[in-house]
Amino acid sequence: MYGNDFGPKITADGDAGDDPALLDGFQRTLDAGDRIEPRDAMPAGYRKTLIRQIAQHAHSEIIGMQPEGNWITRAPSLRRKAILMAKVQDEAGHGLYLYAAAETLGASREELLNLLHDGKQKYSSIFNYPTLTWADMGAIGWLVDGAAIVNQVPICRCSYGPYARAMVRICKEESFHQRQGFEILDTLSRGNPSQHAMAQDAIDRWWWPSLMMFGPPDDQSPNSAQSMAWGIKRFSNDELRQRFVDMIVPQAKILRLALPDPDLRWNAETEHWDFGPIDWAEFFGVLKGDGPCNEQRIAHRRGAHTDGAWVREAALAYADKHVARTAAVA
Ligand code: FAQ
Repeated sequence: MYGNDFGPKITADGDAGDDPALLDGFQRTLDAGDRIEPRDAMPAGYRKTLIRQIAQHAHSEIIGMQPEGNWITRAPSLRRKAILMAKVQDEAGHGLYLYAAAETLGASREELLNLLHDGKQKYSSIFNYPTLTWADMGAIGWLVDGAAIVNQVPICRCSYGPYARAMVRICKEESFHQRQGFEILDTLSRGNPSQHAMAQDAIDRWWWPSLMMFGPPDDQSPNSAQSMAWGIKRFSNDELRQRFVDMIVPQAKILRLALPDPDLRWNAETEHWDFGPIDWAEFFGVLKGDGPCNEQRIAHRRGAHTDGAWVREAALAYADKHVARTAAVA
C-alpha cells in the first residue's frame, strides 16, 4: 500500500470524517490534478462510490466472459477459437486487476463476490442478452468493447490511482478486442448473402443495448454529479454515449452494415450524429432482473464459484505451507 505521504495523518479507517484538515488535504490533491492513493485520507462517500463502481466494473468483466465463452467450442476455425479464448482470458484478467483495485479500498474480493451472487451489486446490463450466432462475437467485439473503450479511456485519468492505473492496460486490451470484432464482421459482411445477413442481424440486436451501457440519461443519473466533482467520472453518461455514436457511424459504413435507427442523421449545427429515442423501460427492466439472461448468468456464476472452491482452498493451503517453510528456515 502506498500513499502520497504528505499532508496530515489519516484516521484509523482512512476516512476523513468531518476533520477539516483531512478534507482540505483531499480537496487540494484533487484540485492539483494529483491522484488519491490508498493510504490518503478520503471522504467516506468517495471510498463507497469507488467501491461501488469498481465492483460493478469487475463483476461486468467476469460475467462478460459468459456470452463469449458460449462460442469457444463453436468458433468457425482454429484461428478464431485461439483468438476468442485469449479474449475471454483477458476479461478474467481485467476482473482480477479491478478486484485488486477495490481491495486497496478495504473491500475484499470474497465480500464483493458474495454481494454479486446475492444480487446486491450490479453488473453491466449488456451481458444479460444472449449470443445467438457467431456474428454476435463480432458485434460484441465491435460494439460492446467499443462502448467499453469510450467509457473507460477517461477512467485512465480518474482521481483514484489504483483504478486509473488498472484502466491503462485494460483499455489497451479492449482496443485489440474491438478490432478483432470489427474484423469478424468485416469478413462476414463481405461473405455470401447469408453471412452478410447474419452480421446485420447481430448489429440489429446489439445496437440499442450497447447504447444503454453508458447508463441512464444525465437527468436520471443519481451518481454522476458527485462522481464528476470527485474526478471519478470525467464525462457524463450522455456525453460518452454521443461520442460512441459519432465513432461508430462511419465505421458501420466501412463495414457496409446498417445501424437499426431510422432517426440517425448528421446534425451540421452540433456536428454530431442525432439518434432516436432509447427504450429506457427496457434498460430499467434488465437492471431489475428481467433481461433475457439475468437468471442464467447469475446461476452460472454461482456454479462456477462453487466448482472452483477446491482451487481457492488448494492455493491457500499452498500459501500457508510456503509461509510455514519460510518461517522454519529463518
Ligand atoms: N448496467 O448514476 P448512474 C465491459 C446503474 S465492462 C447496469 O449513472 P454511475 C468489458 C448504476 O450502477 C462494462 N447498471 O451510475 C467487456 C447505478 O446503480 P447503483 C462495464 C447500470 O455509476 C467487454 C444506477 O444504474 N463498465 O464491457 C448501468 O455514475 C466485452 C444509476 O446510474 C463499467 O462498469 C448499466 N449499463 O454510472 C467485458 C465502467 N448503467 O449502483 C466482456 C465503469 C448504470 O446506484 C466482453 N463504470 N447502472 O445502484 C462507469 O463508468 C459507471 O459506473 C457507469 C454508470 C457509466 C456504468
